[in-house]
Amino acid sequence: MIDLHYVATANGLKVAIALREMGLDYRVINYDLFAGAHLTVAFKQINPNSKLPAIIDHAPADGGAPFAVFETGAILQYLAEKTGLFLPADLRGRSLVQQWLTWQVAGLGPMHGQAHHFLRYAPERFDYASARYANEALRLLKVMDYRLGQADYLAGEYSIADMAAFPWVGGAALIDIDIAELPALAAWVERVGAREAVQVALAARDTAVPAEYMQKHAVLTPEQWSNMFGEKLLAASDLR
Ligand SMILES: N[C@@H](CCC(=O)N[C@@H](CS)C(=O)NCC(=O)O)C(=O)O
Repeated sequence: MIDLHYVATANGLKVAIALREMGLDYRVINYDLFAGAHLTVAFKQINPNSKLPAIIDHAPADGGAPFAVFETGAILQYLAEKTGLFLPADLRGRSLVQQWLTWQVAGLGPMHGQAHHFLRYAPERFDYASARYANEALRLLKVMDYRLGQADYLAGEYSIADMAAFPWVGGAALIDIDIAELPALAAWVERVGAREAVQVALAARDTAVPAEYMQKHAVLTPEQWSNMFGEKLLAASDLR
């Protein structure tokens, strides 16, 4: 049994998809980020970075005590190694998955995250930052479109790299990017989106996600702002 400490955002969805794809038994512990539910000493024991998602594996492969894993790239690799699925054993296949997974967690996710921040959450308009991150968000999707013109999936075969990238691509419309203009990427979205595990994870997200997360332009209360981006989030780094 695995505990999934979860919020139904792009990062959360990556792991929900992987757990379903791998047929693992898991239980979801939902957090309301806007209410600051993740900013506790208890959650910091699971993820010292106070971010979601994180998992606790109650039956790790070494037979030892329950094991917590944070950072989606590390979680996806941990689950793939646990099950022997979606991460090939051969040198080249494995490296390709790791390259695209690293590209997602170090590039696509953070850049799209900043684009969402400045275009959707910033209380005032910052033209330079908005343009910088919107341009980078689009450029990275063009990188995917180029790659997916060569192969059906990022690493050749469907893998944890596709699971990592899919939820972020799904949010592109919210930052005014039309995927239809990138045909190989659009075909990949159809292919990945048709998978049963992905559909089940998306359906669960659509019924669980608070409406605030899906607003194009979020209007947060001062309390929500503090929990997400302000003093309460900063104060969490001093929690002991
Ligand atoms: N690099 C982290 C990013 C995790 C992350 O930023 N999670 C967001 C939700 S998508 C979060 O917890 N935000 C809450 C906050 O910043 O207070 C990962 O890949 O796991």
